Amino acid sequence: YMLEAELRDAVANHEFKTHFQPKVDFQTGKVVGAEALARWIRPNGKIISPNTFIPLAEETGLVTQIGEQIMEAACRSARAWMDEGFEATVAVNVSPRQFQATDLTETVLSILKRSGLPPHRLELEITESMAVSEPEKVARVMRPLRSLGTKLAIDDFGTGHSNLSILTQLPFDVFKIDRQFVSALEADQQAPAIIEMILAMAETLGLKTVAEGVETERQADFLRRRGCTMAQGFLYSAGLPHDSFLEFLRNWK
Ligand code: G
Ligand code: G
Ligand code: MN
Ligand code: NA
Repeated sequence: YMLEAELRDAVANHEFKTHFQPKVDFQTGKVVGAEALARWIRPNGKIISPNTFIPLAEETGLVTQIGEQIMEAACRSARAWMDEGFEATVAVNVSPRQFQATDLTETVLSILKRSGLPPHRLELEITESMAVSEPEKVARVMRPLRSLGTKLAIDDFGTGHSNLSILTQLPFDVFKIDRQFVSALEADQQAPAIIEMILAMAETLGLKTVAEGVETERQADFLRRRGCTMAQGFLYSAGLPHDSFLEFLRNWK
């Protein structure tokens, strides 16, 4: 496959860039974190979305190396924000294949050390299906990291086939409410009820919540009134390159 060969070259040539999408605290209005989003910038300048290359990277196993490059860039950036006086955590997406490697814990620890980022400023995002299918693996990888303060978030929450008893036993800190529920808030009769259930469950478990894909003030008001912790979405900003994100932090009210 052409694309697979190109993906291999891209790994060798470090063609991935990391963008950052801010997360805003609903109570304080402050930017309290960002999600790191991978971008593949081809030599011809064309930008390829992770939706296109992450599945191929998963299949070929290249996602392990790509994920390391993204995580290192994300941690270095978060360290730079900290040095500028901003208290923001960085969340990095970790794919199922990365959890298959026996040494993910060691990899994360060495990236934290190299980048100088305090462990409590890092959050890992895993999908709901990963959490439910491999709970022991997730728990084993996270145990040493969590004792240092690194957070674990469950991404796209509400879309998978949740086994609630497994979910409550896993060491999660954050539920990320999938964008589909937020964008359906006004159109779909069920979406408000689903979001309310997720928020109630998070409160019972003592977890924080991030609403994804917040695009309008009406959506933000709904979520804020019902106790959602943080918002992420185009209402605030799309993902930004490191320098632009730093500008965004400086200019944020
Ligand atoms: O920004 P958006 O198009 O950036 O991202 C599309 C999807 O790709 C999202 O579901 C996001 O979770 C995933 N994604 C973005 N960056 C990464 C990454 O570095 N690793 C993995 N595994 N997934 C990512
Ligand atoms: O982790 P993951 O699926 O959820 O990452 C975020 C994805 O959602 C990325 O593709 C990002 O570009 C996209 N995204 C982020 N904010 C918004 C938004 O407000 N609206 C829409 N439609 N997409 C968004
Ligand atoms: Mn994510
Ligand atoms: Na998501």
